[in-house]
Amino acid sequence: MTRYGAQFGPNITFLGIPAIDVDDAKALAAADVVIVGAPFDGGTSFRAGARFGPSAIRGTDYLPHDGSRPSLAMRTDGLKELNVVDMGDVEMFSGDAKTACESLEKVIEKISNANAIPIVLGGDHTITWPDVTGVAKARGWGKVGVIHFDAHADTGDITFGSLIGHGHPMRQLIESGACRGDRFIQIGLRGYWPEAETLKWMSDQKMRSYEMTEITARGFEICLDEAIKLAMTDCDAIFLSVDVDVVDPGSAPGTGTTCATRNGCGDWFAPFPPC
Ligand SMILES: [Mn+2]
Repeated sequence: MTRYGAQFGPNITFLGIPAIDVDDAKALAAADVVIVGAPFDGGTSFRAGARFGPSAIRGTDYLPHDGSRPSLAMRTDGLKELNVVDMGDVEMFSGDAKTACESLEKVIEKISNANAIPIVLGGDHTITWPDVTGVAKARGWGKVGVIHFDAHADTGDITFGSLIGHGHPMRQLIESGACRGDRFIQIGLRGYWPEAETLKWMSDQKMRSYEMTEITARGFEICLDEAIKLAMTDCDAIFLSVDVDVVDPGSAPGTGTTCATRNGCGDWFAPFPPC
């Protein structure tokens, strides 16, 4: 597997955990969790730059990169108690979405087949299509529940004449059968999209979307408990997908397509937020 190495900054691992070559079957078999960089932003419809995400996430912590992060609340150190390793970045040229997604899917399938958990650092949300497809190929087609945190549904059909893009992955996964629509749970949708036609498609798939208006009215913990229970019913695996734009734009103003509302009540689009 080709690594970008220092293409997007220093060639470091996540918090100093050990590096792994995913083509090393013995090392992969010993892994519990594999960090995967997916430096792809060819699917963005507005501002690009998410290709720098994996390197930024790996390098942002100011504490020593010693492969250890104890939790006071949990009295555990996940990086020590599990064998967590970093394979570096998958080669994903943002000008060739099809090849890039195929490369990522193969890596995720390989890691899943080794019974390790892939944690993928994006990259724009296009990557959820190859990510979940790879897991479903390994763990069971149609047997993967998805919990998707996002301001947006990402169930669009075509953008700029392309079926591949950051607004489409959830539709692609349901249409292919990799996931069941009725086990596809969305949390945090707000703002101005999607339009009625796409909302009808989502309803036809029996998707369950907890919009911010519902979360505000009923409480987050109640909604989250329901979501986890539903996503796990009749499924053999769970895939968690988090788009950073699900948080208040004040906490992530540099994301590519924000959706600035307070609890889903207002609605304004910020084309040039400060970053
Ligand atoms: Mn989003």
